[in-house]
Amino acid sequence: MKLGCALVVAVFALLGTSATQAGEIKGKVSVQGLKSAENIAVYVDAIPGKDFPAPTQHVIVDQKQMKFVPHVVVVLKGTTVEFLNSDTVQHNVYWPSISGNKKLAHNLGTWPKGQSKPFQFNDFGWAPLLCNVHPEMSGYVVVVATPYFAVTDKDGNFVIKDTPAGKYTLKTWSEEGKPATQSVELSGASASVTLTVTK
Ligand SMILES: [Cu+2]
Repeated sequence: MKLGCALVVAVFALLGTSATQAGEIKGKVSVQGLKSAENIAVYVDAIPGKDFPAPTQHVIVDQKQMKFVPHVVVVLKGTTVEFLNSDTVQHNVYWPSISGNKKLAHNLGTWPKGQSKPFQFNDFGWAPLLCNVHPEMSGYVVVVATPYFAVTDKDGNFVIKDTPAGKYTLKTWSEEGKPATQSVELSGASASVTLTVTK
């Protein structure tokens, strides 16, 4: 009798894992009129009826060798980004707007090597990161509604990992191009998508 119960529990445990097994959405972004297919954010747009809690894990954006690293970072709304300075010179971090809304401008100040400052992004959109000490520096934080996102590599390839099965709308954000939209259905381990971003 005890063995029978254990078996039933084991079978349910197995079914449970297979039902919630996550897959990946992968693909390639091609560009028309853009310099490069690199650093394009690809993300699953808001899922109706689904809210994701703010992640406890912070994301680091470094200022290293006079650059924001990574150049483009995607975060779920509510994520705290730690802005780190790894250079020997002082850097500043500010953004003049979020998605063009100047009311959401913010200046975090200026700080030396080894220090970081946190900021929790609670507004959707893209924040253009700038440093008022070095006008040539630029980066972007893209704030989205789901934890399912990726950034393209040099060739425009991307992989969105740990995504549950479902029908989704994929969207892109890029520095130079218009947003692109593509529907995708993930039913097995993997779904492949191609997207085109135009200027
Ligand atoms: Cu700087």
